[in-house]
Amino acid sequence: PRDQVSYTFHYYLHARFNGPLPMSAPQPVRLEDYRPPAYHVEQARLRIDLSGETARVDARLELRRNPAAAPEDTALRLDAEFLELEALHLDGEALDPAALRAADGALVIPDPGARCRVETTSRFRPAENTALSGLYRSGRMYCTQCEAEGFRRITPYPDRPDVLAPFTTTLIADRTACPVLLSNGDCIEAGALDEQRHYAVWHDPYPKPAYLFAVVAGDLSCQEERFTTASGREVALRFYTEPGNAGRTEHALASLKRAMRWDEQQYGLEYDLDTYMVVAVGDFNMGAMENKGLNVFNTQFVLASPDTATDADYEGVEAVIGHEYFHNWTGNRVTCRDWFQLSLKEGLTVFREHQFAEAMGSAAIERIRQVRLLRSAQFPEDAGPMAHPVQPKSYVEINNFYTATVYAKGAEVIRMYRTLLGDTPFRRGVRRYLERHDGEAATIDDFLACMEEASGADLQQFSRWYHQAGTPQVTVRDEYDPEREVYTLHCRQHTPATPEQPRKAPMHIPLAVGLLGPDGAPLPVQLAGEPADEAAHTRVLELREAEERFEIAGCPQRPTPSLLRGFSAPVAVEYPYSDDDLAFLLARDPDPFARWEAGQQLAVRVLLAEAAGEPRPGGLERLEAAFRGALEAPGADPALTAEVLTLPSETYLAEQLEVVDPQAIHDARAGLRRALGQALTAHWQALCEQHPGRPWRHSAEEAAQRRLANLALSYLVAGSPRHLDRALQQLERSDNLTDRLAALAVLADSEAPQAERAIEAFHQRWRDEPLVVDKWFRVQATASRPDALEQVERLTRHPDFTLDNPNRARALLGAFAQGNPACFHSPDGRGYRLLADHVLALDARNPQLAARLLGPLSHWRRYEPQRRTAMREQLERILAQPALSKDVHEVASRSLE
Ligand code: 0A1
Ligand code: ZN
Repeated sequence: PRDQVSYTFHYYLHARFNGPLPMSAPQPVRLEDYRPPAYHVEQARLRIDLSGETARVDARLELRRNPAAAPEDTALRLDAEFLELEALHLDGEALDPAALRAADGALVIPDPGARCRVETTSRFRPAENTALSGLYRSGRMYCTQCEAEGFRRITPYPDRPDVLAPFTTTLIADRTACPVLLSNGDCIEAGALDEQRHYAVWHDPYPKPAYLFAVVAGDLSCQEERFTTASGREVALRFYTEPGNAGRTEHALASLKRAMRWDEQQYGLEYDLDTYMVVAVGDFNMGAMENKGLNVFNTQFVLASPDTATDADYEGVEAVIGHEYFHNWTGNRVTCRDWFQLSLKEGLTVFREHQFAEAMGSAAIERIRQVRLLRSAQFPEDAGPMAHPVQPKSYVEINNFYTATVYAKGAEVIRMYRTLLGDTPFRRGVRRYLERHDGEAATIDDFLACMEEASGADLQQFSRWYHQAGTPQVTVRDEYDPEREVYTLHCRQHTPATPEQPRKAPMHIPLAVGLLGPDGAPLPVQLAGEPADEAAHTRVLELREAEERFEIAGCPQRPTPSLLRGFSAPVAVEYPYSDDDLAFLLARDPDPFARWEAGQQLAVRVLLAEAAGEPRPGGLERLEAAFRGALEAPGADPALTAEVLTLPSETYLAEQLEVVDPQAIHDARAGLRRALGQALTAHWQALCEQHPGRPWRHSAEEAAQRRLANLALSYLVAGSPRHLDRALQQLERSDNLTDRLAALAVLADSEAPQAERAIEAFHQRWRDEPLVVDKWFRVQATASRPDALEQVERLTRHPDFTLDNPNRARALLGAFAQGNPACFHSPDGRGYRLLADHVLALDARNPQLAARLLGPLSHWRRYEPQRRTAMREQLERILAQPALSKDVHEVASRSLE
């Protein structure tokens, strides 16, 4: 531990830890205003003392002027928020911090010279940090979350991702309360300070931006394993949890090893430190965080046991473990120049995560799930008031831009590079990018340049994917010339207007196309004028113009087109398929994604017609026949069958309409489920009876069986409540949470007294398992019963409900607002008021979470007049509150613009 600095000055930046800064209207940050930092940090030394109620941080920064900075930029800016600053020294001389304070709380030292040393001492109270940004308490441990701008709540610092420094951190805490002290890199020294306190010194040799900094302190159990990298380096993998969760990290550890191996094999990337640590925390705003060498995970994405995690959770753990690990290269070794480049790391890392999931399980199933998510979360965002490009041009609060667009659409953009350039040039481009920019903060343009160099392609038009918001609509028409045996596809593309972008230029769209002959045989797709040996069964057409046509030669008969195979671009395609065409594609298309898609489209038609009050003649019969076909198909993959038999979500259906009546959509979907439940009773029963064949085990095959059996159970009960007993039995007898929760969900839909008793008993049984209690809330929040809104109102008063835990708040309020459209959109506006009340209550404590929960209200313009007005009123009510956070203010005001 280092020398103490003298406390000459007492200076309070802000009295309160959380909540809004005392500022005028929040100013947007703009990409065009980017300027290189005036100073680089050559060394950052921190001493963090957590032994009292008040944390004390002494920082010593060695700084050097940035030769690339503009000559007039001579001021050193140290961001600071909610810190009580006790002392500030420049090259050993005390300065008056009050005189150097900018309006936003930062310290600005006008011209500290070419090289300087800045020392600060600051204090704050972790237990009062309910925003969960910076250093906070979760349960009995301390942890940090610094992305995007949380580090400034720990110590004054140039808190921007293009300032990279090696960190040396001394952590001090009570020996009994916090026997484990962790930070980034390697522990180089540790010991006792006195009777009560001990310390540990950590050094991270890799220069990193402050957002990747982390410390953790607490009484934690550790599970350790070893991994040998391809080049023979030994890495210790250490997973830390609070003692009650020890023994639940096995699956995560195994997933991590798979991810490490996969990244070596796929991209030639190895881990680069001697230890890789993961800490599970119960209070976390997001899924997990890729801090260098010390990931911090929401317990939801790291703990897994058969009693506390479903099959979907096991998959979620593997995906998020992979995601954070892959960040070690795409995000940490090469980071982002500024937050407008967020998708540089997130889009690329989500794509790598997707590739990993495709390699570990079934690629087709994984792809279907990715697309479901994109359509239910990103497409609506792209069509609403918060629509923004993958590379936004301005933001008020960066935390509001960790969005489905930056993450999921960003990942689709990366996938399109691969589709257009080919796998080998694509990987070469990624390697080139990582080699060229290793240890640097890069931009999306840097990445694109590497892709161009590695492939020789011109990607100028392609770069519009980063700059234009909105989901492109591709309209396809065809014609067939029997004489020339030429089949022609006419493609038109149009990207709708989005906020601040009324007009769009044509995009470069890879459209993967296949053709089926009348007998279902796949036909080679040979473009007219090209040699026959270039023909393939799936061909990527490159759309570049607003309108263009593609002639396909050698078609002896009119084929049926299979469009957007594998979802080759994040677009919506329209083609005038007949219902027969869709049924044919569902049965015969060799591309599993396209088969699933055909089934979904068929269901969408039937459901939308029903919701509009104009049922499609013969629609139900056709869907029933299609489902029967899927259920009876010999040798079918049960996982794909389950996907095919899952009806499109109410959210996705709403997306297809200009004006939405959520109740009508819900009734149509519930009615169809009932009808299919009855029409195919024998099939559903047979599936239920085969299940469970054997004791629970985590495997993709068995998870698919469970999924199918549980889908069958839900159809059976939808068909007739007399099957409820089956659900009750399953709830009592099953040996795993997947089956129990599926039964519970079926019961939660019912108003029968025995169902309600079962729900209560479930709570009694699992009340001490927070992640299971979250699911208990979620199941009731999304229940398909007319009084679900009253249930949710009641549950907000349940002793286990709290706004202080983000998982719990999301489980009840997030799930309700996003996953129960019929009840959330109760025409009297009570659902909206319930949400708005809680958003306001939460805003003072955790603005990030409050802004996220507010999201569903932003789509008010899409709804029929009564609901539209009621939604707008709540947004206006929120906006009228004094002292709103930037986070909530930005979402509410943009929604109303
Ligand atoms: N970078 C993390 C996500 C993350 C972002 C912000 C956070 O706090 C505001 C926390 C985590 C990831 O992509 O996993
Ligand atoms: Zn990420």
